[in-house]
Amino acid sequence: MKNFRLDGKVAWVTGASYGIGFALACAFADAGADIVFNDINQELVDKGLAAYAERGIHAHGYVCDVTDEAAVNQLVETVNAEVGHINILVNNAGIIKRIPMCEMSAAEFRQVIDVDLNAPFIVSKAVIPDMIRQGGGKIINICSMMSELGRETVSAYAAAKGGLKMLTKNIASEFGEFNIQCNGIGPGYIATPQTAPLRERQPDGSRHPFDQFIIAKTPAARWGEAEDLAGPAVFLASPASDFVNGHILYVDGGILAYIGKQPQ
Ligand code: NAP
Ligand code: GCO
Repeated sequence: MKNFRLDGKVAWVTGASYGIGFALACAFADAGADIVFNDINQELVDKGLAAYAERGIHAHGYVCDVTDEAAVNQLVETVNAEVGHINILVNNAGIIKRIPMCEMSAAEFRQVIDVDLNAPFIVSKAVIPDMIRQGGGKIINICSMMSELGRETVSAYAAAKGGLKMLTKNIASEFGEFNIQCNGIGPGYIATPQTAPLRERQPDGSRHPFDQFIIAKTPAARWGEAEDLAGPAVFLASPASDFVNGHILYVDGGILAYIGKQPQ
């Protein structure tokens, strides 16, 4: 059987000082990979380095804005020299702006598209030529429920994550012959700082209405934890998925399968 080990591989997870990226990088390290991560400023990178060290992981952390093409290309050169060739890339860094569409400025819309869609293009493009020279590689794009569904206030995010789903399929199509597998993970609603505002307790101590809505909409009847994404990510990074390409693996506790609770 092709296995799930990542020994000898270098894995770069973007925006991985905390949250989903951190959990995925820890899982890759547990499976044997060397970890590279970046974040937007030194403070976050230092926080990340300390968190990895606490888990017994010697990670390589760098400051890099994933929307800055020159900085991304420079980082790839630095990683090649200091750590090794990048075998696994996870496009994880992302932002969301929850603003009703007609109140959102074009600049705000563009900013979300820039981080959540243009950056995965920039970062993938920076590593693919070397992956081809190395005989293959794995790219995992962190998509969303919003790659499939819409909702009020997240027009830019949904447009970006829908686009990221198609970028995933296109990378798979264009580079599959070079033994590059590009797949997506579509997390359901995961408890991280990004979704903290949707889970805040109400002044009377009751659950946030959106929190209650998600519990009712999820057959698993709970929010996901970042660790719920770890096994699927290791699968997509490992030889076990060598013939899986252009697939979006939804890890959502069943949300996309479910029409919602029937009226009582
Ligand atoms: P998070 O807690 O906000 O973490 C995202 C990380 O990306 C942060 O460290 C963030 O830095 C960094 N980042 C933002 N812009 C960047 C840039 N231009 N360059 C480099 N790093 C940048 O988010 P998360 O919940 O762990 O989400 C990770 C990914 O999963 C995102 O793509 C998100 O859209 C996606 N996702 C999340 C959920 C969920 O329910 N949480 C569900 C589906 C998909 P700052 O702290 O400075 O912002
Ligand atoms: C929102 C949420 C979502 C999740 C996630 C779902 O406001 O609806 O933030 O978009 O973060 O991407 O998969």
